[in-house]
Amino acid sequence: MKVLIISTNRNKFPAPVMPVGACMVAGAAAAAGHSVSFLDLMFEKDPVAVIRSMIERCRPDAIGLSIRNIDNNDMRNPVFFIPEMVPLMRAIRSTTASPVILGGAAISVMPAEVLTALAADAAVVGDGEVVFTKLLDRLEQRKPLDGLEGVLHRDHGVVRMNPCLSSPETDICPAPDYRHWVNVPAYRSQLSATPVQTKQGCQFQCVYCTYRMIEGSDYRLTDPARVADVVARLAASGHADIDFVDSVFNAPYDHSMAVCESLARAPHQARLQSLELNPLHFDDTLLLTMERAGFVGMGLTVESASDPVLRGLRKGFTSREVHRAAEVVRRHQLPCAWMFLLGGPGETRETVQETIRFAERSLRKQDVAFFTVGIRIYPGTELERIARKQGLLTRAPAEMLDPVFYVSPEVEAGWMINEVNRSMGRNMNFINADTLNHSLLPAINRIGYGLGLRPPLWRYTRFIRQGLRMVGMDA
Ligand code: B12
Repeated sequence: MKVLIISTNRNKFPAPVMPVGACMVAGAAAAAGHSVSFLDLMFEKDPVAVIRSMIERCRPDAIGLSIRNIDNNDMRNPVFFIPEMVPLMRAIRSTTASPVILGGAAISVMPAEVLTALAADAAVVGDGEVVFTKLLDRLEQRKPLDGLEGVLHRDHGVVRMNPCLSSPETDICPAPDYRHWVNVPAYRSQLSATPVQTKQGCQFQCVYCTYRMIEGSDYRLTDPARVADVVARLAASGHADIDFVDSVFNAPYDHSMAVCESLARAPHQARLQSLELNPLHFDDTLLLTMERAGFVGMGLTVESASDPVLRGLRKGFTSREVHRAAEVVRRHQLPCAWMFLLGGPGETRETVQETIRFAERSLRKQDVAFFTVGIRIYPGTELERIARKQGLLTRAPAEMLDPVFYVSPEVEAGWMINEVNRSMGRNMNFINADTLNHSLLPAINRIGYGLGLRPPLWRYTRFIRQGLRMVGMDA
């Protein structure tokens, strides 16, 4: 079949991200013998026009539409991306009668809602590289999609979901052939690092999280030696910056250690990073091995330094692990970005102050604290149940595509935002969601790259904020 994959993500905040999943799906379809064309809308000026001309040129028998983000998870300045898909769908429908199949993280999080909003023909939940080719086979043989695991389809106007793959027969390919599908230099010039997965799945139970909906809760681990080979191959072909995009990089601990050891032995020249570390499986041995492996930055998702909140969020660790993680970080050189999420179940003014006090006292000045206030509620999460029980959420799941946020009834959002802003005034290494959505960020990425900076940009936060303030800008 002639297949066109369209990656629809155009979001450049905090940096453009390479469409790893869409490229994997395209690679799998090509390997299965289909003739695959790829359209990446990230840097396109007129997406509607380019979609029309691409369809006219390659006359696809099926179109795969990859949708990454539903929204930006920002309560203060929410950006809702699904409405941007409507004109794209209209352009497709007015140019071809071929079926449109949706896929991507946004679909795994709210499949029926997005399928309905865009009136697509079918959607794939979870591992697209396995399911999409099976779906293409069915389309080619003009067979119905009934019973095809992980597929949502319309049956006489009714959306039907076939249960997801229970044990996907995936041989995880941690990195597709990016250069074949996307404009890699354009991404690099905006400080984008190349995504690589060392595993799929997440066993944590955080109340707000969607990761288990996307990747499942069973780990599927890639052979550490294979990860190192892939990194070495990517680095040799110009991908100098690699970002490990696992749900949690350092869990299971033994696997992440083995990955780091393989990387330390491998003759690669890549600069490595991952923003997805957990304080539970975090010690000096891991950090030493990460440094030897070539890491230049890491992120610790602690969310809070206060026990009632960590319990309310079901993080699976306590403030003891958070404080211990800070001690470990201080004994090493590796730059660290700390992620905090304020306003979850159990949050009060005291717990907010405890967390901010921790950040002010325990973080090194060269590290970064990123504060988000308010938590996006997704249907099917424990947070949805808590919000309904507390009477904070009345919208039906079908109406939750439009962003809806949780804020603990024991503390006001405005007060938390002010507290964070005050702390940011005292600490140039602290940032909030406004910083990540700063209108100058794409330009800063480009200029930074031109000046020789390399990802992750957050390592330069203090200097960028100070520079912007010196020229009278709000930062
Ligand atoms: C790592 C990560 C980041 C990193 C990305 C680094 C990088 N270099 O890529 C950073 C920290 C920068 C980031 C930023 C953001 N992220 Co993020 N991120 C992730 C994370 C943990 C992994 C993403 C990933 O690469 N997965 C691996 C690849 C292989 O999976 P995939 O792309 O989803 O593809 C698979 C399927 O989706 C499917 N598929 C994909 N395309 C297609 C197409 C077709 C046709 C088919 C059939 C199937 C299919 O098959 C693929 C292979 O199995 C996910 C959560 C998760 N566990 O998925 C959140 C996630 C994707 N992020 C999310 C969001 C919201 C964001 C941000 C908007 C802000 C924020 N607060 O995090 C920004 C947006 C950035 C941008 N410019 O678009 C959401 C998106 C959905 C939503 N809720 O709106 C997720 C799901 C987390 C969440 N909160 O729910 N993110």
